[in-house]
Amino acid sequence: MTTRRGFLGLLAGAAGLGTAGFVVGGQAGNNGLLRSRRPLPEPFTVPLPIPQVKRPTRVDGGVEYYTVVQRAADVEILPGARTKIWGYDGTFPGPTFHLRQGRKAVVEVRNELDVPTSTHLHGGVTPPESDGYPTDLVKPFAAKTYTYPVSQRAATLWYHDHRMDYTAPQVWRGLAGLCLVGDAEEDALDLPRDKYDVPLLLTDRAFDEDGAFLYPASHSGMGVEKDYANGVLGDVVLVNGAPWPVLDVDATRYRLRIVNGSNARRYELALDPGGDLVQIGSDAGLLGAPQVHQSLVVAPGERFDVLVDFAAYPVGTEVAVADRLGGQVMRFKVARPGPASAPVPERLAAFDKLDTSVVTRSFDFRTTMEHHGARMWTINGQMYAPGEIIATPRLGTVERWRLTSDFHHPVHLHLAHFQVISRGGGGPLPRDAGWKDTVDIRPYETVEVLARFDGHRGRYMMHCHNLEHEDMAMMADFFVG
Ligand SMILES: [Cu+2]
Repeated sequence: MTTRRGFLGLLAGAAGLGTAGFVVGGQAGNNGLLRSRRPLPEPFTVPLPIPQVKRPTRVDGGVEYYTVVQRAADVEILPGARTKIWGYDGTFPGPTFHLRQGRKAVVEVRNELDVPTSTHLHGGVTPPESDGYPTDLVKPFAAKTYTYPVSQRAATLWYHDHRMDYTAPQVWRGLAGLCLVGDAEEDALDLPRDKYDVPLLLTDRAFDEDGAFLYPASHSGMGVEKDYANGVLGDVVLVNGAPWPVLDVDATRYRLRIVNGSNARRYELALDPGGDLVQIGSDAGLLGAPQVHQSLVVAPGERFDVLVDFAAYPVGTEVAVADRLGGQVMRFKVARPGPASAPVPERLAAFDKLDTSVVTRSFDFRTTMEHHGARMWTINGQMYAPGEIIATPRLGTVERWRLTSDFHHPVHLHLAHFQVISRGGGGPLPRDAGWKDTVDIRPYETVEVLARFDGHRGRYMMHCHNLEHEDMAMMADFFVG
């Protein structure tokens, strides 16, 4: 069974947004790179913003109640220009939630946009009715209450729009934010806190002459332009919504929570003039022990929690975060002396290594031939059909999922966290360590994971986290029974 929903959605979604500031974009042969039509700022001149922390409206019986409003706003992203965004509380990124293991959070999302939305807490172990299923829509000027039990471990999560067929253009417009879960195990560690604990939400965008976001949709009825079927790349990297920003830091150890919220861009992050990225956490929480990297490939949807010791550089040093796959990301300026860096803990969190599974299932992520003039993306040869169940894991069991691909596909599972056990027939890469919810599958590669289906019964999904692929039908439902 096939559906044209993905294709039609990307077309209709982006065309609909045209009236709100999107225009037709794209040139042939650009490999998915969308170029801005206005001068871009000098890199490392705009200060890194830190998103507002979201406060509960009330706390009652140990339950935190929040209200967040999705609305349009005009903000300054490029100096001297105004950009219309769609944001949670009218900001991009949205406010950062600080949730606590064992403390339930009830979040009312009010939609004041003129399009439907669905909010997914990425990495959340969430009941199905609050998971942000793509057709579980909040209509314009309606609201939905999402309930998060927060039984999971400390982790860097993020939330973003997940509307069927429209996720890519709606996230591009700004519907994404961070959610940090804390727990006692993390508190017991001497990790950098407060101003030394810095979230970095990476996105890439492109801008029109007047400062509006560009997105390469066609008004002609041909969907996303073919050059962008692999995904849309912008020519400006925004960190926490600011172009190639700079942060003045003290000469001490920082915790950097790196989140790749880009639609399709992968990064290979490295410090210039060199330095260690000491990884302490992955998508779904702290590692058992720290791991040192000289560079880190970060695919869309993935998170890396790293320590960087700026005391290793003389005061005055400018430390760039470079993207070895092609560009710059941001810069730190070691501005002043700081408190002595605490040693990196040798042990971080209890880590339960999985080694057995009850069943093996295979999922192939692949493009399909042209479908009504557009290229689509499939899982096991099928374009997404909501409600069609591709797997039925039992609650509390571990399954071996074998993922194959024809391209770069960051594969994300809702609900279930997993461990990577093999890649390309060999062992996992250092960057595959820990509990994950998103794994970077490279072209013609096989990756095996052990996934634990825990927490809730019901319908969930997996999908490619390249958001254009997701909107072009690379999703599938599974049912935890
Ligand atoms: Cu993909």
